[in-house]
Amino acid sequence: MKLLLPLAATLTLGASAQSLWYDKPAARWEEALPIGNGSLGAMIHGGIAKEHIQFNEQTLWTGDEIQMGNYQPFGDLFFDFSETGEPTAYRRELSLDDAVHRVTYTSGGTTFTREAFSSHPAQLMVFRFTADKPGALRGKLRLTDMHGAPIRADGRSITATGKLDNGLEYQSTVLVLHEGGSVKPDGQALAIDAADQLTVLLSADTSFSNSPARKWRGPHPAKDIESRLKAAAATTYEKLKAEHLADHRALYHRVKIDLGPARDEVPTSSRILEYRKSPTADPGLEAMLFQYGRYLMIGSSRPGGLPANLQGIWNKDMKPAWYSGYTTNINIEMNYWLAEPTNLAECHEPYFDWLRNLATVRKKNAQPAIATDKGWIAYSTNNPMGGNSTWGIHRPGSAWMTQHLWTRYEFSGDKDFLKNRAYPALKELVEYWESYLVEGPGGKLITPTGWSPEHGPVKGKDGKIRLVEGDRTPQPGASYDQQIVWDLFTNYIDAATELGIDAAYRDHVIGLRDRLLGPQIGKWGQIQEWMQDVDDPKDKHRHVSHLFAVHPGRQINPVATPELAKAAKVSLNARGDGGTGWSRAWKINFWARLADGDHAHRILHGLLTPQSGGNGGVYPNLFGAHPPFQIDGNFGATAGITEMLLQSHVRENGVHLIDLLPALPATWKNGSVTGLRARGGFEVDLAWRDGKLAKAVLRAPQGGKARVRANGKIETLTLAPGGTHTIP
Ligand code: FUC
Repeated sequence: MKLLLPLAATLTLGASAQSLWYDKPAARWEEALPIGNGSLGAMIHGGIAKEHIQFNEQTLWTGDEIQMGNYQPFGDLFFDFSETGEPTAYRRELSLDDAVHRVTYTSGGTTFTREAFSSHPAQLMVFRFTADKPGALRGKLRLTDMHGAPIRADGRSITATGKLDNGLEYQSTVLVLHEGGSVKPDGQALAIDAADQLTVLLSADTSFSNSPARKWRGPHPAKDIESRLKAAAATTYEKLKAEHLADHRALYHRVKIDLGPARDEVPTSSRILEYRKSPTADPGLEAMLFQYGRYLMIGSSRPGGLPANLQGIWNKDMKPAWYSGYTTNINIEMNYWLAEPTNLAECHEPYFDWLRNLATVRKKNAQPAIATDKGWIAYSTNNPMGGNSTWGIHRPGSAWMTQHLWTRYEFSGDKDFLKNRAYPALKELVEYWESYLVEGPGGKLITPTGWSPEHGPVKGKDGKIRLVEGDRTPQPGASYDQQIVWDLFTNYIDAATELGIDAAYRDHVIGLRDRLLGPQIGKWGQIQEWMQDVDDPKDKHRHVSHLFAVHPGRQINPVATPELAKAAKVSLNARGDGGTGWSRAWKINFWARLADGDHAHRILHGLLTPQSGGNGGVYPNLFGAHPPFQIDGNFGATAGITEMLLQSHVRENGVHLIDLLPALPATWKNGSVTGLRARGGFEVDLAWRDGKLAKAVLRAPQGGKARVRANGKIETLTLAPGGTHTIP
């Protein structure tokens, strides 16, 4: 018999340091590398004579409770260096393990090093410039402001202070600490001469307050900025960095992953091109994409802040695509699929707060088109203040988004959260849908005005039905609405059962759920997207709204509903493996839920490959391409890889089925992952050999019960608080 390595040894063997690296500066924004502390972020270009740092702060929004507005870029920092000589040995890299960006190169016999990070504990960005010869740093430091605010250099700092049309006040201040040489104002810039080392601190903030009760406004940020800079200037670079590393690692290092050999020696821009040709040669790149999603989540979504928008927090455009907002018919939900299972529950919180604020504003500013007596409904595209684009009422959006509150409970077992946050949110929407549904054919309950984002069947003059992009003609009984309502009812029923309350209403909702028009199988064996069987097998639309029941819903799965699961595969095969970044990411999740790891991997390969013509894929900095950059492709890919390794959505009589390696592709022969979370309050480590589970460790900090499927066998597990179970 072959001896198996202990899990810890298995892990350290293949897990490589996760870094994106390049041998040239970024020539465009999609080659620059992101840092972020949840709210304050930058894209670093790594230029030699000119370093360009484009920065953002997540609350810099135009718009208000009514107007959509746009997420705004803040400004830039430019360093113009006056060095001579052709640089050699250039390398820039982003370490995901450390959340530190580094540039090194040699020029004129001097080796220069730059480090940068965005510190959550210190609430500012830190840029460190060093050289291996004294007095080698000279040049100019400039700050820009995207809204034309006055810029003032004073002593060792530069400040820009301005106000947007919606009254939002903002400020950015950069402060230079130098060892050796001099720093002096030079017009609006700072002139640096013969410095040995520089630490540059950048703080940027606004008067935004994340509260409708406070009308979204708090004090001018000047005071906070001053005290952050003062505190950071009073400490050392080493200390700032140590605090940053501890903070980042406490989240990031909860999960480690090894999917096989990693071509870390190849620059990332070439690595993705080689991977395109050889999909099995570099599973390490897939592991890096997985961790990149977690890195970007830590960098763009921290408690107390706003949720990650369509671009996380990283945006250079005054009018970004779709306002860089919160789109509710896939995008914002997809952003958060990874949060619970990849052990970043804290990062989920901004989304819950935003959802609560959106509901508050929707109820208060009931626009006639979406006024409701009970609950609330959303538009497709929203800003942080409950304002929206008027395109597209998205009736089931509130229910879909509220699924996340139930999911949080499933993972955490937090009864207070269930009782005080999830349950009331679910119940008011159940009541809304109870009043909104009507009787359709055969006495089934249907939505009278469904929509399958984002297209619909339209009858032409020739009498033929065609599927038209963006069509919003009401479609009674559309599968998307039906499936989301089923999910809402089911989550509500389970929540009431868990809390042991409202038994009579719960039983009534069970009755309603039984009467819902369910998924139907159409004439070519597909899941029908609409109540009428009008699906076109050639329809390649990017949305796959009618498979919500497969993922992120739980109405269809291969074991409980094999016929429907088969029909879902027919639909998916017809839709194809292409699409925008998020569309491909969703398809990874679908195929994982349908237990086809090889198909999921095929789609992952397409997603992680630069696509000519720009449909989906990634940019050189591994940002997901819609195009343009949309972060859902990154977050959704991480969620999809997780679903390939571990699933726990199936729930019977209050007990979750934890499925270990449900969709492992043949190409991930040997590997391991530690620290994933499963519903029911479990933490899971897995190691596999030759495509088979070799070892699993399940921990239940709070105790818990589950059924566990490993290598085809199911066992029931009950753990006391702090208990651990090992397989085999
Ligand atoms: C939805 C999608 C688009 C895009 C936008 C932000 O409307 O249909 O593809 O992702 O959101």
